[in-house]
Amino acid sequence: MTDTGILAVTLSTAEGPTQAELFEHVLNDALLGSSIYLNIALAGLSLLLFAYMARNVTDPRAQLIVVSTMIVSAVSLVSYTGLASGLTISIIEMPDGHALAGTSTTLSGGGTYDGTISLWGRYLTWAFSTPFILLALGLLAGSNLTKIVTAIVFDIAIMVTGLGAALTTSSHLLRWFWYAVSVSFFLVVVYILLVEWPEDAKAAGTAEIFNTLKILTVVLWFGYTLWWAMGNEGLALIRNVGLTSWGYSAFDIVAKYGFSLLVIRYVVNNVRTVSAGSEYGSTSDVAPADD
Ligand code: RET
Repeated sequence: MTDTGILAVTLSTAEGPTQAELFEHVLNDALLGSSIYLNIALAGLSLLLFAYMARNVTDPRAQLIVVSTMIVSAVSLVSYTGLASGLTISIIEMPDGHALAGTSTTLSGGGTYDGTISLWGRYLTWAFSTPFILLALGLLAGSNLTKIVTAIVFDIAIMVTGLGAALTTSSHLLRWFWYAVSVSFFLVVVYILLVEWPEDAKAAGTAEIFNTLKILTVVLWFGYTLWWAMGNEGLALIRNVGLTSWGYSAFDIVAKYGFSLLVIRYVVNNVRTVSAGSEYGSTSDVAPADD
């Protein structure tokens, strides 16, 4: 019995911080806290603004594009709330070979723990938000369902393997292997964005707006990819967790709310263009029998 008692004590002291400690740490760290709380506010405000802007859109296809962009903000609200509450944050111990192997983190409450802070909830929730960025882009470009599904499936795979890269603690090499897999999936999405959809957009008459959004998306998405490599979870060229987090938050502000604003403004003024295509999702020009 005594042996088990000692074991239990040893295990409990080896455990990480409580959710409450992480919540307070985020709240008390000005840089980290502002990178999270500001985005909760922006996500909420953008939802109200977008609903107002699109209040007169009645065409279902135009509405689908608007709703897709609004889902991005809604997921963002959830994502940042998860981070703010400490629910989707952990302190993880980096494997040998990683620049932060062997470091410890002191939280604002005074507790010191082995490891570095990972805001892994970001990668998880990107798997739910970014597909809707691609859905909006694919619909705007007048793409067929095959390309939309391909882009979305590979996009979800980017984020899930990115989560694998962030949370792997067994081997430094494996962290970067996950990263390489994630980047290769990313290249599939980039191919669709840069090669397939611009052609479709030309045919649909949306080339101008699509090209603006395409450049914005590709540049920013490469930004996330490089930021991971430079931040505390990658090469740790940027060791500060708050600064690493602010990078993603700044990208998010443009890639989500800025992007959505451009999309909705265009859709509201060009409902006919985004809803007039005859081939959307169709692979046959034969009219269905009306029996
Ligand atoms: C990770 C790390 C692994 C390699 C790659 C990544 C790419 C992430 C991207 C994120 C985009 C997020 C957006 C969020 C807005 O809601 C996961 C950082 C390739 C492209 C647009």
